[in-house]
Amino acid sequence: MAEKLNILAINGPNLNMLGTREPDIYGADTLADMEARCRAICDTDGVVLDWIQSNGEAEIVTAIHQAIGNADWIVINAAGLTHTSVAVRDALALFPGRKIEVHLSNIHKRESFRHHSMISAVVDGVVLGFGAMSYVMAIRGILEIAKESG
Ligand code: CA2
Repeated sequence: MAEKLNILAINGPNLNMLGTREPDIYGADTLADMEARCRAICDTDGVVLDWIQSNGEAEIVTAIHQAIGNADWIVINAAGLTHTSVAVRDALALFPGRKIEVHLSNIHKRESFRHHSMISAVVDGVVLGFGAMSYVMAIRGILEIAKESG
């Protein structure tokens, strides 16, 4: 593993459209805004942040496979795949590092089909309902843990 802490942030289907519709649910920030906020925090702490977005399940599964041995942590907003994808869940279970599930909205306050996450049972932590701040909280939490463990 590289000497610097390495975080892979994975963003699932339709998150590339953030900031264009439904600001009442997801806020006005674009995904690029969220990346910039997280990158600023990581840069200050000398942490490597890889940030990807894909609308394809297979691409996300492959990104998780490629993170094995290359990333210390995965932060994932699997978007709609959260509720449906056994493949993303299985890939996350294969990743030996730590994983945090992130959602902009509080999925438990929304339609019942969003209440169940396929991936919550294979991640170490979940941050949801804080809008763009969910990502920031996940990243800050990881950095705090990394500082504590030296
Ligand atoms: O709250 C979240 O972060 C979600 O993961 C977002 C997903 C949704 O399917 C999950 O249930 C919760 C949806 C992402 C779609 O993003 C949009 C972007 C622009 C306009 C509308 C939706």
